[in-house]
Amino acid sequence: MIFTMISLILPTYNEAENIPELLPKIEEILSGIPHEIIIVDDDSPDKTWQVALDLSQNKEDVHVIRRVDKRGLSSAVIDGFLAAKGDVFAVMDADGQHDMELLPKLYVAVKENNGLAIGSRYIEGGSVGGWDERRHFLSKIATKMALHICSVKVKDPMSGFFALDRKVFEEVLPRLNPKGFKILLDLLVHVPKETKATETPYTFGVRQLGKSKLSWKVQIEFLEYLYDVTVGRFIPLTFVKFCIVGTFGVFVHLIAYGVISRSIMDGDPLTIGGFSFAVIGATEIAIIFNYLLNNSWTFAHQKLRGTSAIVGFFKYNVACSFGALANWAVSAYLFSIGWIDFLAVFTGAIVGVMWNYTMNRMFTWRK
Ligand SMILES: Nc1nc2c(ncn2[C@@H]2O[C@H](COP(=O)(O)OP(=O)(O)O)[C@@H](O)[C@H]2O)c(=O)[nH]1
Ligand SMILES: [Mg+2]
Repeated sequence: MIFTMISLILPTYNEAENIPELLPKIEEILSGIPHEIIIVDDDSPDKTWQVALDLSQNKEDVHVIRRVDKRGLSSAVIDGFLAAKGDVFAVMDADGQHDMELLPKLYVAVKENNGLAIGSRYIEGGSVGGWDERRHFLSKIATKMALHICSVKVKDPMSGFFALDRKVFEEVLPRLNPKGFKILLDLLVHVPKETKATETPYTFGVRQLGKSKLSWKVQIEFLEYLYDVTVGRFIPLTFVKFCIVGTFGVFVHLIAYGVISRSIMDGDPLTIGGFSFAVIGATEIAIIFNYLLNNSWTFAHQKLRGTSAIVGFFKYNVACSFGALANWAVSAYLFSIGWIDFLAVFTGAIVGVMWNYTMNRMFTWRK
């Protein structure tokens, strides 16, 4: 009989207190199976990587990856899989919440079905344990939404505790989305429909020590993920965000125009020169506002910092200049033929926004 090796990935962020207790227990449970354990730590401030390195001295089957330039559970798991030598891969939280006694069962299930084996909280015999009402409720809604997009349906697509065949991972790798927390969901979305998935019940335990990293940011990333794999295939999320920022920008533009034009009018009627001056000043204010918001939100995954942020700002201005020109030309024309000034300014701004997305996507935040 050929023994297949299992590679267990433990993603960690600030789990220095949990690892020393966890590791010997896992080794004990996996002692009958050829195995390796790969701890993937994102340069935790509590130095989990150091604790893990110390524990792995003289142990050939424990490896530590310390990532200094990346952050995120899903991408940590993917990097762990990429370094793994086994034919069966598994993932487990490093905080004691997953029932590690289940690991051999998951391993056997994957050897039998050549697909996925999931530790499930939502089938008979499983449970979410001591969660509060709020988290339970959010999890149920998220699970329902998630199921719609999976090509293989299971009861607990959001589980963080599962195993899979190396070949399944390798096949979907190019399509995986490393954003956020939900690596299993992402696998279930992208695997071929005929992939087998078995579920084994377990009760979600209490975290041994430390805090959960499931922040609001992670929950928003989940919604963004749902968008990305559905409508986002046709209308990119960055475009939607850019439009939201652009809409705020139009309001900033209108307010800035109001303030500048009213202060230069000083009770007199507005001349076309005064109008143009106010439109141009308001445009630059809106450009600054939009740049800051786009850089920190729309393109957060490519955020420009330091000198690049300053260079980016100049590029943004250049890219926006044609939009600004179109904005000014349209609004000045409409004003000259007698439109109410605010309506002329508004219409010009909309023309500018459409132009700007295209230019900046191609120019400032080019991949
Ligand atoms: N490498 C890495 N691990 C993470 C990150 N966020 C969470 N983890 C780990 O992923 C596992 C699940 O996170 P946890 O905070 O327990 O989430 P919860 O169980 O849903 O409350 C734990 O082992 C965390 O240490 C991250 O950004 N990078
Ligand atoms: Mg946990």
